[in-house]
Amino acid sequence: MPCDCMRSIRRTAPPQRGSIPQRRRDAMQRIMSAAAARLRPLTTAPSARTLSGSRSRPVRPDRRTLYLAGRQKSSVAAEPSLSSGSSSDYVEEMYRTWLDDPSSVHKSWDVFFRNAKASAAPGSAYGSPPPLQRSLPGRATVAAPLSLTDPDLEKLVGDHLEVHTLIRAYQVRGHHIAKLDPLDISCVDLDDAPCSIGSHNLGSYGLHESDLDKVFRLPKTTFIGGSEDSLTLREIIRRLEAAYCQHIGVEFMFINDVHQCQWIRRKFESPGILRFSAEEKRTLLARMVQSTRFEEFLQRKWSSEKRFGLEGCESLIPALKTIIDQSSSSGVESVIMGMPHRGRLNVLANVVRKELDQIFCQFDPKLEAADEGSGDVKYHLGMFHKRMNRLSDKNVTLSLMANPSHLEAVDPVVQGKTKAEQFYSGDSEGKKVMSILIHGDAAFAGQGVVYETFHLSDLPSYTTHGTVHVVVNNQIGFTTDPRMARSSAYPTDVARVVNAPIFHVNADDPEAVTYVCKVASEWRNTFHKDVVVDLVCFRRNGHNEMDEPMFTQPLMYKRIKKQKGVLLKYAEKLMGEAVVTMQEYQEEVAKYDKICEDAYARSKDEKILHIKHWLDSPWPGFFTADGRPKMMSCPSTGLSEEQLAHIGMVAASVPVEDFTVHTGLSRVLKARADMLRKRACDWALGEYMALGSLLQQGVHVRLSGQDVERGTFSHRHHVLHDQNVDKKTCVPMNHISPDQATYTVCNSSLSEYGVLGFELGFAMASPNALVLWEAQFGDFHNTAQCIIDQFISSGQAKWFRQNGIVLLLPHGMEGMGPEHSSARPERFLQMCNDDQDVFPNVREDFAMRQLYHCNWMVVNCSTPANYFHVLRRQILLPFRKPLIVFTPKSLLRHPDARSSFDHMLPGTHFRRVIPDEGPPAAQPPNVKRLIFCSGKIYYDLERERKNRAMDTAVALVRVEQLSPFPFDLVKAETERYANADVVWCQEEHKNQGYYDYVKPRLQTTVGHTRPVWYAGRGPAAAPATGNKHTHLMELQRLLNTAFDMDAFAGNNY
Ligand SMILES: Cc1ncc(C[n+]2csc(CCOP(=O)(O)OP(=O)(O)O)c2C)c(N)n1
Repeated sequence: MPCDCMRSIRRTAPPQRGSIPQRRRDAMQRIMSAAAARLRPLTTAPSARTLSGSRSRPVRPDRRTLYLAGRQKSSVAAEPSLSSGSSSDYVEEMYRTWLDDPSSVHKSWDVFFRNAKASAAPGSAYGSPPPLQRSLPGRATVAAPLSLTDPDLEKLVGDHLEVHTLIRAYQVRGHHIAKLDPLDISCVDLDDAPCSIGSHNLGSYGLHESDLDKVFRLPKTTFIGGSEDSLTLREIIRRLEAAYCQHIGVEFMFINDVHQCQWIRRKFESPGILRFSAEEKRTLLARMVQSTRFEEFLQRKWSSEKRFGLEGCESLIPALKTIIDQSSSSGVESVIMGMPHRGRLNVLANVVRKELDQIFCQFDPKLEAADEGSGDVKYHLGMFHKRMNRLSDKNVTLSLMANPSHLEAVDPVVQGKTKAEQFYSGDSEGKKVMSILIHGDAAFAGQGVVYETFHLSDLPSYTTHGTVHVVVNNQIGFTTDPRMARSSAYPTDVARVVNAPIFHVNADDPEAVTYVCKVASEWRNTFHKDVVVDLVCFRRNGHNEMDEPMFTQPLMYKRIKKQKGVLLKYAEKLMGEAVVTMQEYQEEVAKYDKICEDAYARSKDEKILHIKHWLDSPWPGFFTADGRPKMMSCPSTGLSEEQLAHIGMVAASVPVEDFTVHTGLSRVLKARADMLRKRACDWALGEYMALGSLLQQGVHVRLSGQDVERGTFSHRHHVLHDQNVDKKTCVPMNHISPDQATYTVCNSSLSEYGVLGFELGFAMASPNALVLWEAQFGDFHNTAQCIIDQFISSGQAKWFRQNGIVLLLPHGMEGMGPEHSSARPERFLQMCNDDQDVFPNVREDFAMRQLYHCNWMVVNCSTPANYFHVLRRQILLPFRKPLIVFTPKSLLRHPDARSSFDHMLPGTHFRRVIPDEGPPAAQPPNVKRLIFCSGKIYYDLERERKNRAMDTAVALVRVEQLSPFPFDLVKAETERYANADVVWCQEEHKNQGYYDYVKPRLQTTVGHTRPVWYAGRGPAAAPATGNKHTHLMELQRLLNTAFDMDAFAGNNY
C-alpha cells in the first residue's frame, strides 16, 4: 500500500518578502523593551561578536527565555514568532552585544537599539541592518535616533529571523519527513497539509534560492554549527536535514524546559554524532548476528511452533543492550524489564542471558512439569539473572517480569517492583535501579493502562525516576494496520502527556538505533524522566509464525518479501567500509550457530520442566533451599497490653511540636484516647495496631489507593495536616519507635488498574513488607480486573512466585445505590481454588495447609480485632498469599463494632469462624435455626434477634474467612446445633455475595443430609437499589425470612 500522501506538514502563511510587517516591528519593539528591562548593566556584558561572526561569546547556562514555567500544553505545531522565546533570544543577544560595545554589532542593529533606547514609538524604532556583504563594522557616532529606509537592511534582519524560524521548524517538525519507515510505505498522515520545511520550501520563510549561499549567524538554540557560529543557508539546511530528517526523527520541542531541549538539540545536532569506531561497529554486528540467528535457529528446529519472532525488528536486541550498557556505566545495578510476546524469547536469550538449553527445552512437548500449578507458555515466563556487563565491567541484575497475554498489563507491575527495589536499596533518585518497558505499537496506543502508568511516573510515591520505553513499531497489530488502530499520528503520542521526548528511528539502521538508545539512557540517567524510543520496523511473518499476513496486508507483505534482512544489509555496509571481512562475518555467524546447536544438544538431556527456574523475583532466605516454607505454623498474632497501649497512644496524639490540627480531628483523637482508656478499639484503631506493630517489628508497610491517607470515610487520618502551614504534615505512624520500619501511606492517582498493578509489583520485590491497596469503594476494583484475574488470583500457579498483597475493598449494602455497595464478593469467591465437593482431611495443621494450597484468601471481618489479626497474620505466615478483605463502611463507627484488648492479647489469633457465644451456645439442643452469615449483616441479625427475643432459638455464626472455606469449624457448628435448620443469610442479592460459593460447601460439610436454606435478597442485575426506601424494605424482608421459623416449611430442597 505505497502512499505518497505520507508525512505532510502544515503550511504556514508565507511572510511577505522584502518587507517586515508592522506587526513584527511592534513585536520586536516589545521584545527589546522586555530584554532591556531584564538585562544586566552595560559594564557586566560579556564579550560580543558581530553578525558576521567576528567574536564568540560563551553560552550562559542561566539564560532566560520567554518560555512559560511549569506544566504547559505542548505546542508542537506552533510556528515560532517574534514573540517566541527563541526569537527574543536572538534580539536579546544582539542587545547584550551592543550594550557591551555598540561598534561590535552591525550598524543597523546599532541604529535600531539607539532608536529603541530613545523610546521611539512602537514600529518606528525598527531599522534593518544592511546586507552582510556590505557591512563594515564601525562605531556609530550619531547619538540621535536614525530613520532607516533601506529595504536591504530590513531584508537582512528579516532573513536572519526567518533562518532562525527555519531552524526551529526543523527542530519541531523534522521528524515528519525523516526516513523512518524501512518499508517506505507509511500511510499515516501526520497532518493534512503539505510539507513546509526543506530547501524547496524556502519561500514559506520569506527566503529565496539566491539566499542559499549567504552566510547566516546561528542562534544559540542550535548546535549544527559545531565550532562554527555562522554558516551558509545551504549548509544550515543540509545539517538540519542530516540531524532531523534521516533515519532518526526527534520529537521534543513540546518539552517546556529549555535546558532539556538544549540537551537534546546538542545530542542530535552536533556534527559527527553518528560516528562509530570500528570496534563499536563490530560489537553491533555481533549483536545483530545473535538476534537474527537466534530466530533462524528456532525456525529451523521448530518450524510449526509459535514463538512470536523478532524478524523485521532484529535491532531490538542491540537497542536493549545499549540501554543496559549505558545505564550500567552510569551506575545502574538493576534493570527491571517488562515486554509482550514479540521477541521475548530472543530477549531472554540474548539480553537477559537465560541459558539457551532452558529455552529450547520449553519447545519439547514431551517434558513434564515438575512444579505445582498451571505453568505458562514460554513467551510469558519471567527471568532474573545477575551478570557482568562487559562495557562497564560491573555486575548488573536483569529481570524480565513474567506477564500474561494481556498487553501492557505488566507495565505498572514493573514500575511497582522497580520502586520497591529502589526503596529497599535506599536509591531515592533512581540511580541504581531502573525499568525498561517494551511495547508493541498497537498496544501502546490502544491500552489505557499505558496512560495510567505514565501518570504515575512523576508522583512522589510512585515515581521510578524515569523509564526507558522501547516501542517495537512494526506498523501492524495482529491484522490491523495503524490507520484503523489509532487516531494519533504516532503510536507514541501517549508519552507526550508527561513531556517525554520521543526518538523515532528506522530500525533497519542499527547504528542510528544504537545512537538513539545511548541518548535515551543518558536522558533517563541525567534527568530521571521517561523517554521513548520508537523502533520503526516491520513484521516479516504473520502475527505468529503460523499466521498468513497476505490475507489482510497483501501490498505491505509483497513489499516485505522484497525487503533484505537488516543483518545482511549491515554486514555488507561494514564490509564496504572494510570494518569486517566476509570471512570474519561468516565466522561470527558460525560461532553463534554453534552455541545454539550445543545448547540444543544439552536441552535433550533435560527430563523435566521447572517453572521455578523462571522466577523473576527471588526471595533469598525466605524459603528453604527447595522452595518450601520454613515451618507450617503461624505464631499468635496478638500483642502485649503495653504494645497496644503505646501504639494506641500514638494513634490518639500529634507526636510533633508546633502542629495545629483541625478541631474536628482533635475530637477524633480525643475519642480514640477515650476508647483506649476503656481498652477497646474501633476499626481505625484495630488497623493502627496491626500496621504499627508490624512497623515496630521492622516490616515495611505501604498503604496506597485513592484518598487512603485520610480514608474515604474520614476514619483513618494517617496523615495530619497543619491548619496554618501549607504542606506541613505529620504521619504519626512513623513516630512509634526509633528503630521502626518506614510507613508509606500515599494517596494515589485516580486509577485502579495502574495503581493496583503497581502495588502488586511492589509486593513482589520482598516478602517482608505488607503492601495494601484500598479501593475507594470496592465497586471500583473491576477497572483493575485484569490485574486481579491475570496476576493476583492466578499468578502463583502460572509463575511460581507468591505474593502477599492485600486488597481492602469497602463493601456493604447501605442504601447508597448500585455503585457504592458491592465489592462483588461473588467474583473473588468464584476464582478460589478450593474444592466445593470434597470435605477435606482435617488434620492438626489443616488451617495452615489449606492456606498454603489456596490461590488467595478472602475474608470479611466483623470485628476490629479480627481485622487486626488477619493483617498481622499476613506477615507472620511462613508463606505469602494475596488477601482480599471486604471492609466495612457503617461499621467503622458502629458502637457495637468494637473489640476489647482482650481479643488482641498474646495467644489470640485470627478467628476464621466466630461462633455464637451467647445463650444458644449454652443450650444448643434448643436452637431451632442456625444462621451462618458474614460481615455487616451480622449486626442487623443480632439486633433483629434481640427485638424478637429469639436469643435462645437462633444461633448466629459468622464466617469470617470465606475462602479457603473453614470446613472444620463450620462442621463443628453444624454438629453443635444438630436440631437446627441451616440457613445462609446475606444482605447481597442471591446471584451475588457469598451464597453460590458457600452453599455447596455447606452441603458438603453436612454431607447433604440437611437442607441449606437461603435468607437474602432475590436475584438482581444491579448490586443494589438506588432507592433508600426500597433498600430498607428489602432488608426487613430478608430479616423476616431469617427469623420466620416457618419460612422454609414445605419448601422443596
Ligand atoms: C489486552 C489484549 N487485547 C488483545 C490481545 C490480543 N492480541 C495479541 S497480540 C495483538 C496485536 C498486538 O499488536 P502490537 O501491540 O502492535 O504488537 P505486535 O504483535 O505487532 O508486536 C493482539 C490484539 C491481547 N493479547 N491483549
